Amino acid sequence: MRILVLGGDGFCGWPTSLHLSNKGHDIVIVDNLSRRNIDNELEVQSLTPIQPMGVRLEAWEEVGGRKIDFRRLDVAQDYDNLVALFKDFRPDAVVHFAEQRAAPYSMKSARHKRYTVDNNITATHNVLAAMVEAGGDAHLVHLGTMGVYGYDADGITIPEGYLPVRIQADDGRWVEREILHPANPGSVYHMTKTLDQLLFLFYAKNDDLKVTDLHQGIVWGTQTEETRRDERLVNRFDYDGDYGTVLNRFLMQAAIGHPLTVHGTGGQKRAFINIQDTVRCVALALENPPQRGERVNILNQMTEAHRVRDLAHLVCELTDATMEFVDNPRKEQEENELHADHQRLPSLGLEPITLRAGLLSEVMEIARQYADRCDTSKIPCRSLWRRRQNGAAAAD
Ligand code: NAD
Ligand code: USQ
Repeated sequence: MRILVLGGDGFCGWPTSLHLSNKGHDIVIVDNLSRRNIDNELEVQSLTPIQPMGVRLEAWEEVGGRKIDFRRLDVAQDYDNLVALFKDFRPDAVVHFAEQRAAPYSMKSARHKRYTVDNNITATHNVLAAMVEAGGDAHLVHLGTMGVYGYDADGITIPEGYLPVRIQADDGRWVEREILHPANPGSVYHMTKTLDQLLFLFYAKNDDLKVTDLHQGIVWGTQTEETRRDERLVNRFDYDGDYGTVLNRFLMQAAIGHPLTVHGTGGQKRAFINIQDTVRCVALALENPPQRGERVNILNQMTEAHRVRDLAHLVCELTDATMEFVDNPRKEQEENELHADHQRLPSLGLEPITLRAGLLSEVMEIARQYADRCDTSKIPCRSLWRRRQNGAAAAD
């Protein structure tokens, strides 16, 4: 297949591009390198020394024996060039990772909120509009989030996208429907993913676009089969208070002897998936497109659910780490249950990788290897969800 990978320089996009290239697909990566610029803004770098795109691609050609093309392009702003690329490359599929993905970053200030909404919503809409304008029959695979469902469904199993409902009609009859599960975002970032869902619904209905939305849980791990093959291919490892996600942060904190930063009681239960499974799931989604005219194909891309404090205990058991319960900077439920259906990807062939001591140790080993690159002042989460004491929200 000819596949465009939008956001292919990022944490999920880079290993996915390599995996798909290794499977024999022709890949063009599109990225505006905004994530690298945000590192500059936050004055922090990936724990692992990620190489410039040119070096990455040269290394892959050498090690993987395959060429990947790269276009530096802003999907949210360079619409004309995006359409031209669609017309020129005529992709069979588009994988869309190109969004601002950190909840804490999206809540830092009005500027960060506005950037996240402008970037994510316009990027997604531009992709859809360009697919219609360019014609062709491409399948769009988007990376969404489990966070669209919210975390208040105690005792109810979250379905894969659609909720069956019965509504009483005016004449008293009961009408059965399947509707998108009600959206309940917990941050401006998560809100953009709930808005993306409506854009997909409309374009699938109006223009018969083939769309798959993968509602992904928190990704942990860093390396995949392909990125391990050469140090120049190493994947990004975010550990800072804005972009670092919880399990990778705990593993890295344990590796450098920093207390594990548990927010509040640590009773938040979340969905998880290993990065190796992320790349396999995207490949499975590409191999199993919906038909034209079908509704959006929604799959919950997660392999297990864990409570934050249980993960902290697990990491402490494996190491001599300690944990610290810190004030929760977010506005979220202190304790929640999470039961979510996630059978569709295993039914397509996914054999889930679940938390295993060996894999956790491998992540810690990488963190130890690059510990001297860590700036511990960047570990605390300083982005606050609630207004400050004086009532004013940060402007920048
Ligand atoms: P990332 O920030 O590492 O990668 C995103 C990439 O997209 C970056 O390279 C960035 O430069 C690029 N990008 C952003 N806006 C762009 C634009 N307008 N034009 C061109 N390129 C642009 O994020 P990630 O962790 O790889 O996440 C990828 C996708 O997966 C996101 O949409 C995210 O919401 C979703 N997701 C991630 C996780 C996770 O735990 N990392 C979990 C669930 C879902
Ligand atoms: N948390 C801690 N300590 C930390 C960091 C986080 O206790 O040091 C807690 C948070 O308060 C939260 C939970 O861990 O309750 C998860 O936080 P996270 O930063 O690991 O994940 P989140 O903000 O939800 O976002 C990440 C990705 C996002 C993706 C989402 C999937 O950054 O792109 O969409 O996971 S999901 O959570 O399923 O919505």
